[in-house]
Amino acid sequence: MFLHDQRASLLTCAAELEARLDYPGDELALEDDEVVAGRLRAVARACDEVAARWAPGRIAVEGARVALVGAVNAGKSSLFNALVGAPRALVHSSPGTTRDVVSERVALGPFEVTLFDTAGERVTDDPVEAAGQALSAQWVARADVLVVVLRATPGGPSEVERALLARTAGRQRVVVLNGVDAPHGPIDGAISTIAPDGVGVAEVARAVTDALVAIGEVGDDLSVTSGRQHDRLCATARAAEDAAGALPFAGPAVAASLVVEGLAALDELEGRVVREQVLDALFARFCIGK
Ligand SMILES: Nc1nc2c(ncn2[C@@H]2O[C@H](COP(=O)(O)OP(=O)(O)O)[C@@H](O)[C@H]2O)c(=O)[nH]1
Ligand SMILES: [Mg+2]
Repeated sequence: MFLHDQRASLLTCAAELEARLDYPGDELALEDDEVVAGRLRAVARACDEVAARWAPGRIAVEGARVALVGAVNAGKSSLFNALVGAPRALVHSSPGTTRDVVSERVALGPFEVTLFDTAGERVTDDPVEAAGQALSAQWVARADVLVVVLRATPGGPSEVERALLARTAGRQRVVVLNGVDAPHGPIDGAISTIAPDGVGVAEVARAVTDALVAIGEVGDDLSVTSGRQHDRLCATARAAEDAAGALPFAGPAVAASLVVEGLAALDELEGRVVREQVLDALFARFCIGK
């Protein structure tokens, strides 16, 4: 529906502008310029918004971002190293070892992934650790998929871990219960791992891959899958914005040509012919003979 709705809006605007140009003397029930400009700006906003959360295309072009999150000592760095296949991040039994964000490129299934190891979650007085946590939060916010690492204990998830699970519930995530060599209770839907021994690591990699595939399948008409499509969406937004800006100053002719540009960009996503649609919309909207 998204592309259809934006196209319908742009076509309405195009018809309005064409009518001003083609039938200046006629007493047509034209909308105010501000209404047309408002509609154009709404299209620009909508396209920008979709472009901004256009993960599949960006993933295809730049690779995906996957962040490991969890409490201190959950085993994030151990799992990071296991996924990378090398002892890249420092692993230590003293909590708060990981402060800086450590990243590494890995291939997971068909995806190029940048994996981020982050500072663990806990309340800390240490300003350096707190700065590390703030930095981690930025990368976590930008991640396509989170790997939430819980530490297996008999008592189940800690308060920090429960808060983390609640906070990340709306994200694409993979929940891991690490350290299942120790006594522990079950956690629904979690993948059991013993990160230092590589146990369950392939399953985690597979689940991350599945989550990335799922991102690509979100919404039928939002499955923008290439950099070119993303580019066309941005071009539509710019053209609509420029048309809205041009209308009061440069007039309907300039605005109309920009709207047609926007439609062309939008329709390149689907391979339609624009000019015919504008004329159809014009004749449908106003009672004028062909
Ligand atoms: N027994 C056991 N120890 C683990 C496991 N995963 C990590 N550890 C140990 O737990 C400590 C913290 O691990 P680390 O990966 O640094 O945790 P992080 O703070 O979440 O990055 C280290 O001493 C690890 O060797 C596991 O699956 N089983
Ligand atoms: Mg660590």
